[in-house]
Amino acid sequence: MNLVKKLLLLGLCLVIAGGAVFAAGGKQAGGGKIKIYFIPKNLGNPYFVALGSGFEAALKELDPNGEKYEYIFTGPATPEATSQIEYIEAAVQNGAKAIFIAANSNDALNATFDDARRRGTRIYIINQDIPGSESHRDAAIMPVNFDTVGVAQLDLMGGYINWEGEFAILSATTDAPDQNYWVQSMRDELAKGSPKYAKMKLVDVVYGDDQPEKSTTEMEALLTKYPNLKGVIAPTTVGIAAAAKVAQTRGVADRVKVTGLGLPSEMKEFVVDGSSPGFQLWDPPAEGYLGVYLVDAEVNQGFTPAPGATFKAGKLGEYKILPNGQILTLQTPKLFDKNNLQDFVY
Ligand code: RAM
Repeated sequence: MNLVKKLLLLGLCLVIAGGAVFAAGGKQAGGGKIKIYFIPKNLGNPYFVALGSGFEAALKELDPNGEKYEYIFTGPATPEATSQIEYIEAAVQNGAKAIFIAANSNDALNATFDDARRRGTRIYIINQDIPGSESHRDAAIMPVNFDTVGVAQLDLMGGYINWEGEFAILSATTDAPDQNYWVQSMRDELAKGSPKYAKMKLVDVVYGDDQPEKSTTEMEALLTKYPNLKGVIAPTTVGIAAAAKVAQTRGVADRVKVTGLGLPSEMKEFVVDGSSPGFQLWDPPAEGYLGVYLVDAEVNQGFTPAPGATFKAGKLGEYKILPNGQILTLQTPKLFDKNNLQDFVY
């Protein structure tokens, strides 16, 4: 084979390996822009608005005039296990190059994901993974290493209640992959029998469904049911804001410490007035930012999201896809409290 033929063949292989077919300049063959979808757990959750702002920031850098990419933020009103299916199907129908999705279930979307990938759409789980169903997605963008979250949350609670007393967990939905991973990690950690947690007792796990009203009702019920309750860990931004509000209006913040994972912009008021002593989070916009650069690497450099592969994500630097298909935005959660109010920017 002469050199020209070899080069032609190589070019063809790259195009096929990339899934959908692209014309020069990154536009999809047949005209139109490259479509990037972000499907959050549900609309109306400010956490996912923060995450979405990262997609927009990266697109501003890579495609300032909006000529090449189209970003679509769409999703269900409520975070039930199957409520995202119709949005995935519509995106694929509309020629999505990549769908970033904070899946509401570990496995209920597998068949839909398989179908999308067969039709050339990349499926990237974002903000979490789908444990046990990893073969149904292309990669997962994680906010942090999830194995550090359970212990980090327990230690935070321990510090606030002097490592002693009853506490409860206010979670989101019963199917949420991220929530369930962290709740289980906390249970496992407590079950190990470490002396550190010997006097701390997890009395209940309740579910506010990432809805402010239900989260408020669940928090109220915890206070009534457990008069000796010392603290509540809400590893959900919706749950912790609702719980802190209850602590504020009931005036119980001195004896019941509300912590968990919060959105700094929502929690500022509660940290300033002492309704919550502090909480943890990571950098949600960084996840979206990284996602856009991942797609751009694929479009411009024939990047394939396989374990071991690396790509450059603009000002955030280089990232590697880990052996389990995950990309870690950061390693561990960060503490937000009255000492770093200047960091409460998203
Ligand atoms: C909630 C969601 C999300 C979680 C954050 C911390 O808004 O449940 O999945 O990661 O909080």
